[in-house]
Amino acid sequence: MRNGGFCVFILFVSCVFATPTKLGGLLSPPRADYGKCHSVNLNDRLDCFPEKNANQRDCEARGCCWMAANSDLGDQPSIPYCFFQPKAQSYIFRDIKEVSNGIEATLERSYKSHYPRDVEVIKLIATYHSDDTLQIKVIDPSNQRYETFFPEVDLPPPSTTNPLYKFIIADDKQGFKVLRKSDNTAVFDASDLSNFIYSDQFLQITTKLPSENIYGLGEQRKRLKLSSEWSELTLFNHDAAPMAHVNIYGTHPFYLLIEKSANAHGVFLKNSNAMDLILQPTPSLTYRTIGGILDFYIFLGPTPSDVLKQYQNVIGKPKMPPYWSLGFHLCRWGIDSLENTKQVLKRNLDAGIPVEVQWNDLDYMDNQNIFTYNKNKFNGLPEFVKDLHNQGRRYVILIDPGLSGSEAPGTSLPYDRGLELDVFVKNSSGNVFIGKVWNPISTVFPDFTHPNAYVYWKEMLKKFHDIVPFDGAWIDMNEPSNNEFPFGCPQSDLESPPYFPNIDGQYLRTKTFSMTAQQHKGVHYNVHNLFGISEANITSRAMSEILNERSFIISRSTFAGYGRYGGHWGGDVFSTWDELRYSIPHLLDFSLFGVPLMGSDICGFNDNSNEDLCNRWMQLGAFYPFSRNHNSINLRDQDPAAMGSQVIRSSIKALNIRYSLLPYLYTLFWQAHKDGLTVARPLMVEFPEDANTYDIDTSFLWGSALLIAPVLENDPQSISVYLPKGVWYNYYTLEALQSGGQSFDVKTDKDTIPLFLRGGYVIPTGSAAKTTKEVRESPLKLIVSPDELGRANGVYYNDDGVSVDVGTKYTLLEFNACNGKLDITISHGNNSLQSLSALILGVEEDITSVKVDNTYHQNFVYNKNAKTLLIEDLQIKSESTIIRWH
Ligand code: MIG
Repeated sequence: MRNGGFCVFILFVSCVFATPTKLGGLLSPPRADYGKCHSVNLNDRLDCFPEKNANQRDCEARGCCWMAANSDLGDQPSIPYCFFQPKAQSYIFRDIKEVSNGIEATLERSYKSHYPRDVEVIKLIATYHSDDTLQIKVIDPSNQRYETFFPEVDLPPPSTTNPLYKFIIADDKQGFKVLRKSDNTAVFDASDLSNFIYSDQFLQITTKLPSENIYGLGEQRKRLKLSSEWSELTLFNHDAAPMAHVNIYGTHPFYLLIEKSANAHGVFLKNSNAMDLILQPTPSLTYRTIGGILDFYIFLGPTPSDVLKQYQNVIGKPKMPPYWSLGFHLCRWGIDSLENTKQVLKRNLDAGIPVEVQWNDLDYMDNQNIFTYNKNKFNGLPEFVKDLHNQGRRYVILIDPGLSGSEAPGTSLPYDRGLELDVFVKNSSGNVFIGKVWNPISTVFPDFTHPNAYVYWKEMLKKFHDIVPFDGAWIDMNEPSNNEFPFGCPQSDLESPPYFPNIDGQYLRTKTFSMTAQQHKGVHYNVHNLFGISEANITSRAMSEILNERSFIISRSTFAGYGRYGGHWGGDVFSTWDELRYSIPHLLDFSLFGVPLMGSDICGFNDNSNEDLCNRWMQLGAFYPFSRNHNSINLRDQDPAAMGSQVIRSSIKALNIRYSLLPYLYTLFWQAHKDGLTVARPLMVEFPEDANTYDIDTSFLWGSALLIAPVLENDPQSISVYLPKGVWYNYYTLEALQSGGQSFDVKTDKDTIPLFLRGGYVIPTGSAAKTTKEVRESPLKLIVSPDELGRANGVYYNDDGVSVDVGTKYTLLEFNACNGKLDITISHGNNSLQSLSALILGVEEDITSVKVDNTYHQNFVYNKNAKTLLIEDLQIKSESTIIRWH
C-alpha cells in the first residue's frame, strides 16, 4: 500500500490517490495468442488466476491462456489451467541509464493487469554494492510507497572492482537477468516479465532458478531442501503450531541456492507485507506480495558460507549471547507456584541435571498481567531469584506484549504510563486499539515503532526488574497474537485485499490485529510482520542497559535481521517423533536466516510426551544451540527428572558432552557474531561439492568439526549416518573412520547420541561441570583430530561471557597441527592462561617422547588401543608454543 494510509484515509481518500490522472489510460489486455500458449510446457505454466473459481471467460479477460492440464503429466492438481502467455509484454523497459555503480531504468506497463491501481510507470534501480552483492529495487517514482524499515541495512557506499555478476536487460526490453560471470549461470532470471505485475496491493515477479537445490524461505515447518514440485510457502507472522504448509511465527524471504556447478548464491526480498511464494518444477520461484515495493539483494557467494556472510552483511550479524545462555534451561507452562518452581528445579538438580536457568511462564503473573507477579502463589519470588544468582544460576520470565486495558486510572502503571506517553497501537479512528489476549477483560498493545516506545518499555522493564531481578526476557505472542475485537473492525481494502494470500485463517486479521490498526511507522497491513522484531529490538537494548550486561531474549516472532537482537524457539511443537525430526530443519533454517541461537521445546510442547521420545529429544536438544525443555499446561511432567532413570541417564550424558563442548560452542557464536558463520550448520553449507549432502536434514554439524547424528525413531538397532569424504572419529570410541563419502551403519544404544569429530580440526573443550561458569573457568583440553594428511587446525575464543563491549579483554588462541607437531599461538589476550591439555587422535605409531619448545615433557600418555596421545600440563607462552611428539 502507499504510505501513511490511516484507515479512514484509505476508505475515503485513497480513490483520489489511487487513480492519478495518468492511470486509467491503460487498455484492457489483448486476447492471448493461443499459438504461443501451446508452446508452454505444463511445468512452466505461470498461474494467471491464483484466486478461487478460475474459469475460461475470466481467465481470457486477463489476457491469459486457458487450457486444461490433463495431458501426459496426468493429475498434478497444481498445474494451472489459466496461465500467462510467454512474452506478453506486461512492462517494457524505456529509458535505460548507466549510472555510477549501477543502472537506472524506467518500465512502462502495456495494458491493465487484473489488479486495481497498476503503477503504470515504474523505476528499476540496480546498484552494484560490491563484487559479490547487488541490489535490484523497483519503485513507484511518482508516489512514495511503503518500504520496510527492518532490517536496518547499513552498507558502505557501493564500490566494485571486478564484480562476479553482470546485470543484463533483455534485447527485446521485456525482461532482465543477473548472470554469474564465470560460467554464465543466470542467478536471477526474469528475462520474460510476462506475469510481472506492480499494482498497489499485488506485486508479482518470477525468477527461473538454475537448479532445484533451494533452501530457506521461512518460517514454516518443512524439510531443509524445499520442494519445487508445485509447492507454496506463505509468509505472514502467525500464532499457530508448526504444521505443514501453515504460515507460522516469522518471516524471512531469503533463499540459498546451490547451482549445478556447486557454486551458491542467495536472494533476499526486502519486503514486509504478506506474501505467497510458489516453487514449480521449471524450476522457478514466483513472488506474490500484497504491498510495499520489490527490493532484491542478490549474493554471488560463491560458497554457501560466503552467501550467508554476504546476506548478514546486509541484515546484520547475530548478537553475541551471554555465556550462561548456552547452559541448559528448564521451563514449562503450568508451574503454578513458587513452591512448585522450587520443587521442579530441585528434583532436576538432585538428579544431576545441570540446570543453568530456571524459567517461569505466565503463571507467575498476577491476573496474567505483565510487570506484576502473584504475591500469593509466588510469594518470595524476588528472594528466590537472588538465591538462584547466589548459586550461579539465572532466571528468565515470559513477557507478553499486551497489557490490560481495563484498569482503573491510577492503579496500573503500565497502562497509565502508556496512555501518558501515547505509545499504544491505535485503531483506524485514532483511538487506542483494543483486543483481547491473556488479560481478564481487554488488552492494549505498545506500538514498538513509536518514538516513545523505548523510554516506555525500558521504564516498565526496569521497574519490574527492581523488584524481580530476572536475567532474560522471553517475548511471546508478538506475531502479534490477538483473539478478539470487542469493537469490531472497519471494512477496508486492507482487510479484503484484491489478492488474498494463502494464510492460515479466514481473514488477514485472524488471530491478530485489524489490518487498519495504526502504528507510528505505518498501517498494520504493512508493518504486521515487524511487530516482533520491533519489540525484540527495544527489549534487547533495554535489558542490556538495565543489566549493564549482554542481554538475553528469545522472541517467537521474527523477521529478516532479527538475529542481531536475540534467539528464537521453535514454537508450540507437538510431542511426536515427526516433530522431533522436523525440529532439525527448523533449527537449520534459522542458521540460514542469521539466527543461530535457536532450539525447539525439548520433549515437545503440545500433547503428552513419553519416555522414549523424551529420551531421544533430550539427546538432540543437548545440541540445539538454545537448549530448553519446555511443556504446555495441563500435561504430564516432562522435565528430565520426572521422566525416569533412562531419560535422566541420557540427559546427563548428552548435557555433560554439551557442557564440555561449551568452549567450542562459544567460539562458534563469536565467529557467527563477527563473520556471519553458522553455528548449527547444514551439511550442504559445509560440503557444497558433495551433492549427497543436499538433501540431508536428519544430521547437522556444529561449525566444521562436529557432526551430530541423532536417533529420530523409537529404538532402532542402528542408524545410517552419511559421512562426507574424509576422516571422521567416533566421539565415544575415538576410532577413525575413513569415508569416501558414504553412509555408515552406526549402532545405537538408548543412552547415546551418535557424534563424530571431523578430521582436520582442533576443538577447544572444558570439563563437564554443572554450571557454565565452572566450564568457562576450567582448564582447556584440546581435541586434535588429524585429517588423512595429519593436519588439523582450530581457534578458541573466550571473554568474560557477559560484557556488552569486551574491548580488548578477550583471549584468542590459534591451533595448527601437522604430523607430530602442534603449534599454539596466542593471537590475542594475556598469558595468564592456566595449563592446558591436548588429546591427539589417530596417532598410529607408539609415542615415546614429547617436547614442548624443545624441552622434554614428561606428562603424557599414549594409548595404543585407542591410538590417542594425551599430553597434560602444557604451559602456554605468550607468542607461540610448539609441541612435538614421536
Ligand atoms: O497461548 O505463555 O509459544 O511457549 O508456554 C499460549 C503460554 C501462549 C505460547 C508459547 C508457549 C507458552 C504459552 N504461550
